[in-house]
Amino acid sequence: MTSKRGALLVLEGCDRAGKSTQVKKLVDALNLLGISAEARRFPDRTTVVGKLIDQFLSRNEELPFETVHLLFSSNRWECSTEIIKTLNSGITLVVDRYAASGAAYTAATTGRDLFWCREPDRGLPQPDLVALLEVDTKSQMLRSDWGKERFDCNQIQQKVAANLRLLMDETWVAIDGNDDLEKIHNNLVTLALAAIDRAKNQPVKMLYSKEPLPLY
Ligand code: FDM
Ligand code: MG
Repeated sequence: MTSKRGALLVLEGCDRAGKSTQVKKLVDALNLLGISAEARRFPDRTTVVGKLIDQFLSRNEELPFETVHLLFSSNRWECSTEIIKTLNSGITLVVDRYAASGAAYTAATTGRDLFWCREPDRGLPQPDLVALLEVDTKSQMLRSDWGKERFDCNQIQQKVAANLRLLMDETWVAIDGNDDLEKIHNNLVTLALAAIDRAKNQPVKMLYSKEPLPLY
């Protein structure tokens, strides 16, 4: 790695926690500050595996949830080389959902434990920061405007929220998603800048492992 690398910044949270809005605002703000940043999202429905995931989510395909779990992880793996290349070229990535969504949703829908659920993602590029957007469970309970995709329902979302909390480690920060949009945004910019600064001279690490990634 000759130049300073970009950071892998992930926004996690339940559906409609405000992730997509904040990802876009954060990328725009970083670019305005002269920091090269791009947005990504998982599932990436444009890939071969992503198309199958999309069929499952839109209820056009029935598959066991454990099978879909491996597809979601596979979807991250098929993008991982490109992610590492992008980071090593100095571009910061702001990602809407990543491995934690994988573990939290499958644990909620299958009852499999979080260790089992995390395992397929071991060795993926590790996020330098995971910002968990938490929205008030009471106001979520009152919502009746859930979408038609699979997992768009109250009971699953409650379990997902609890699982995401359990997955937190030292790379995570919890953010009150009920706060004002601009306040959340400003908070995210501050956290992102600090993470970018911390990451710039370190190799990309491997998820759920202490070993650094070999250089390509
Ligand atoms: N989801 C997302 C999973 O179940 N596992 C995963 O690994 C990922 C990345 O897919 F219900 C779920 C979360 C959500 C659905 O995600 C589609 P978006 O963010 O709503 O497109
Ligand atoms: Mg959704």
